[in-house]
Amino acid sequence: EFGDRKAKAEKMFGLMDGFLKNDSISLQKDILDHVEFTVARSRFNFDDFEAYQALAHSVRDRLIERWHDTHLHFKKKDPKRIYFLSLEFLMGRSLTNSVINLGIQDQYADALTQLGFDFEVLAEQEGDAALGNGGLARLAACQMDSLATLDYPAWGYGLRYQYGLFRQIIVDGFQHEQPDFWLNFGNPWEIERVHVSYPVKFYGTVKEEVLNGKKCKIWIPGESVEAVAYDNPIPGYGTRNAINLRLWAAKPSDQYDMESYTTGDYINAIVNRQKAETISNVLYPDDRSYQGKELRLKQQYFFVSASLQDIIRRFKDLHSNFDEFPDKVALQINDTHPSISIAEVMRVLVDEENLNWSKAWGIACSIFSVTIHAVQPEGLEKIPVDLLGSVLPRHLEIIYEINHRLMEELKKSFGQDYDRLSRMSIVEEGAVKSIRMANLSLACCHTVNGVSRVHLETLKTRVFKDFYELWPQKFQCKTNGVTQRRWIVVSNPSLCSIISKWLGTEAWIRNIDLIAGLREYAKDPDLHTEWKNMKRVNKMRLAEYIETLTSVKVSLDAMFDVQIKRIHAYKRQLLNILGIIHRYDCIKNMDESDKRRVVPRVCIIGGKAAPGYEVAKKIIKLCHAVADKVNNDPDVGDLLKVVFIPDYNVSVAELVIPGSDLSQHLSTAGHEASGTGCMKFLMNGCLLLATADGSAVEIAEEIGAANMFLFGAKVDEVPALREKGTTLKGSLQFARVVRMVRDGYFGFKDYFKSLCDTVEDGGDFYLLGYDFASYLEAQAAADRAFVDQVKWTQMSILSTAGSGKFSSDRTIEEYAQQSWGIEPCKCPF
Ligand code: OAK
Repeated sequence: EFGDRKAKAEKMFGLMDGFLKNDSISLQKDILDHVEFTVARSRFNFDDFEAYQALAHSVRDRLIERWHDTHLHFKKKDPKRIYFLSLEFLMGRSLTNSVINLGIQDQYADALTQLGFDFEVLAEQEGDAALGNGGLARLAACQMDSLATLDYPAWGYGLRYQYGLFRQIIVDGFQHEQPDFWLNFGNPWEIERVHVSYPVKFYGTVKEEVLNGKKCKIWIPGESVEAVAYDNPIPGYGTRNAINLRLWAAKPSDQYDMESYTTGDYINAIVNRQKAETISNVLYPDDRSYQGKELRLKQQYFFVSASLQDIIRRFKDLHSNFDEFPDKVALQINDTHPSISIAEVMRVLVDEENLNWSKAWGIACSIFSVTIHAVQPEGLEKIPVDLLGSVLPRHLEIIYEINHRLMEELKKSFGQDYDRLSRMSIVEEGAVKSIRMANLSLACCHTVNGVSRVHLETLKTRVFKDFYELWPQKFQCKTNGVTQRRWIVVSNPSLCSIISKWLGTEAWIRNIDLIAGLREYAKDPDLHTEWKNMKRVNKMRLAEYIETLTSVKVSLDAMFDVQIKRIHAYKRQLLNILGIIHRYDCIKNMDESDKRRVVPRVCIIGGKAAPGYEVAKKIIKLCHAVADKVNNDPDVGDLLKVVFIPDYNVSVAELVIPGSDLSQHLSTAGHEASGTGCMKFLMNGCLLLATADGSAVEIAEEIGAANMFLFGAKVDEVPALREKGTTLKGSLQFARVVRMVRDGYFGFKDYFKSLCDTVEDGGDFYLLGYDFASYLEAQAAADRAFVDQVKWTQMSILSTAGSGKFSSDRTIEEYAQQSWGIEPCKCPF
């Protein structure tokens, strides 16, 4: 029989003409076929967008080919797999990344030229897949790239939102949100798997029954929604492996509403069916505050339940004994959002697979690990008990049972220390009785990861102090990293060529440690020339983009100074703007000879504010108000320009980062868990102006503090400074710039009053006043360094050369070895 199958497979392979061909003629033919038959346009008449669609489909074919081979190979080898559960993935565009990772970029560029198109122009047609908010979500995307590249047998699981993160439009300087219906024009990067679907149940009641003399719980759900898989192949670089990111979409289930059809209420039955789809409709645009929303909980459970059914089905294909589960399955939960999966695994093992509690708990504890991406205890997710009990009644019972056993165990260690027990309890008593999802994760996971050394320290000594004292071995540091494929190779091709040329190899694209080899040439004048040219060309591209979007003309000789990230009080964009006001004020008070010594600056800010976040929205408006004043002031000219880049997203970052000279990371020390934006700038040779927070501390160790501009209070100084509260006075300079805003120098006096209050009367929680003087000093140091272009270029080269540690390849290797216990599983060529 096997012989038969083999012969059949060989015949089919022959009929298919072997693997897809990648020479220029085959690619041209392939693209034209897709124009004609997939896009259904005439091959004699199609525009850039249609050409992009055809091109994308041709690339997709090649992705699918490798993705099939990879999964066959995984199935054959049956290694332990890592399943990465995340409610958010911020993938951005896929085209350029895919052809680079597949190793066929030049062939495609060539094929398109022959057809009269330009690859880069077509690449611009693609919209962003923005199924996430910020750091956590983009990190997940970088890690998927590393998992594929390093040949790990990995799966990503998430939600296929119909609406990604809102589009930001700016009207009169105010942010407005518009829906991002990213699927409007189709999505060539996904494969709809109508036959891969699972029912996900909600609501209902729990009954106790005696089966075979054993008491057991039966959940009788009240609603069922179907989860349909959409697969997104993720190609590795320099390998045949392409792994899968499986995103679930909610579809109405046929099972439950048959009754309404038979009762004749046809129209209502259809309307109700459609309601099921709302579960995967929209991404929550608020990345820090949890409001105990029912839909959010349903989203979490929906993707977790479908993913676990899928994982268990795959396990059962080859195994029948759950003792082997931990040898085959590692589950990583990205922050606490998927932590309901712990209760779900217990429910499946105990209620459906009939394992006893201790055995099931032993399995759960050996498969789960979690990474925490927040710092503030109040940022940790809590679900009101009433809500959980209504949506997932059986899970609530299970969580109570886990908590009961946890409390018993704690009593053994801590006796009657009730304060401690109540802090560690999964159930929070209080006005609204809630489930602490972080405590649930801590109770179960074998590893709890922080995302930088400083962050892990905060978790150990503050946020999860009690848990650390009990289980110190669980706590691990996995300093974040980003993928050099996207953040250098895709987004900065000129830098990529320079690095490869000077290192004499492209091997750094897979082995980032080699990038340190650039240090040797940090003073080489020839490298300096190439480096400066590269930067100038990137700045030119950015300047054009700025002019198109904002009509502001900027000088390429100015220092491009950038702060792009979500707008948050703790990230202190306000500090940046107040610094800009100070700079403006200084220029206004200068005579002409002083002005000649000013280093011209283009201050670029970009980022979205959560729709309900008033303070963040005021910061955006202030930025525009200041820009209006400064950019139209003839006394200032090219010495200072202020630009707000609207609708910041991954593809905007790919354009902005390579064109920046300086980047700002201003979080109050102790508030940024890691920060990954700084790593992208670092790789691109942009100098960092930063507080000693999150990963910046480790960056300083790698490149030397002298090669960046550090400022501000240190992590361990912050609590004492806060204690001093209102007695802490900012400098006179600080008072002056805040006064300018208060007095209406930039208009909108009443509107900005509350913003000014937050840094003065409001107690200045984020210490803007305290840090202002040292911020200005760091800015002055950056100006001085920029004047000496040789020194600046050398610092820039040393930044890139020192960025090796901050590759997600390193992070993923650490996870694989220290948390997941998985080995590479490379698909043979
Ligand atoms: C989002 C939602 C809830 C909790 C945390 C986040 C988040 O995005 N956190 C960010 O994660 C990044 C990746 O680890 C870190 O670099 C950022 O510092 C952190 O704020």
